[in-house]
Amino acid sequence: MSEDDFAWEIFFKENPKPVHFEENVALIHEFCQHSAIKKQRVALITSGGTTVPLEQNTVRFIDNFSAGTRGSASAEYFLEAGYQVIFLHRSKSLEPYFRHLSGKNIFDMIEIQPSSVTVDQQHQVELRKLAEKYQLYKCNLLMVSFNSLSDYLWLLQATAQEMHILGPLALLYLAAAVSDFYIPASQMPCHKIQSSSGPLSLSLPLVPKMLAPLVKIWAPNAFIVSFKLETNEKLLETKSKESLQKYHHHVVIGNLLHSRKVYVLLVDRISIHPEEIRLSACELEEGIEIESKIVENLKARHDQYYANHKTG
Ligand code: PAZ
Repeated sequence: MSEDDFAWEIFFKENPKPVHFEENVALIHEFCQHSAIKKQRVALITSGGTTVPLEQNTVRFIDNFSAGTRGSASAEYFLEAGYQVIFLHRSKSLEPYFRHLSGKNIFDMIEIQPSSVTVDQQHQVELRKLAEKYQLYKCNLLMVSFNSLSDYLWLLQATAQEMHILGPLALLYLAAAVSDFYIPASQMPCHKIQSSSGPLSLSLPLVPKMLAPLVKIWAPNAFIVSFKLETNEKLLETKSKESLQKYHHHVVIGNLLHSRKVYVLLVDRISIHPEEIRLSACELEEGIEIESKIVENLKARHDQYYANHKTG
């Protein structure tokens, strides 16, 4: 065993739990227990970017590009496919159903009457459709939010451990854009870094790889899907394969920053060649989202996995 094998344990010893951690874990616990009794499938979807604070009283932080598009869209498709969904997302990033209203001004959609407020004619159909779907699925959806990398990892660990009871009914879909670098709490200044001290140089240690304990210890019977983001097309397949070989989970979905909404490749343990999902120009025009195809594909794989693993 190398030092790296214990790095994740040191991370949790050195970085404090997020606020409201116990309350969130209690909700997750209840959600998983309830689903396990009913033998319902549960998908944990992680979504959005993690922040890396530079100060304990955080004024400044490092962030990344992710808006949570992939995660929030996928959550809707998993709900429609019959899953209970735990949506572990970056606070204020896109959320299932509400994402369709992003960039729209609610005040431009309403009419004020003398004694009531109604939706204007132009938005009736769109809002009714969204509201109906939301009403239909909201009981099957548990929303839990995070901001920083450390909050995310604490909640990921706790959720995966709570999902243990579900065995092969659990599916983990790790779409969040998680920082590879961070500043340990012990090395973070307490107060705002002063510019009067001169230019700022930063050395950020690597975040321990949490997929290893996730697969081996926290949720050993779950069906686990991770994402691999690259910007260099030549690296995509190799990096995705390397990740699968290293962590021994079930599927790695490779995507490129600029084509992620139209193209992904899926690497698994069985096929020699990765499976590709690519949206045609026609499908794009029709408003088809690549997440609908990703979820359909994963549902079929999870069906197979469940059939092979269920204990009775
Ligand atoms: O949130 P979004 O839809 O803009 O982006 C999704 C994504 C590219 C963050 C996701 O598909 C992904 O690749 N997540 C894993 C990133 C990584 O840590 O490699």
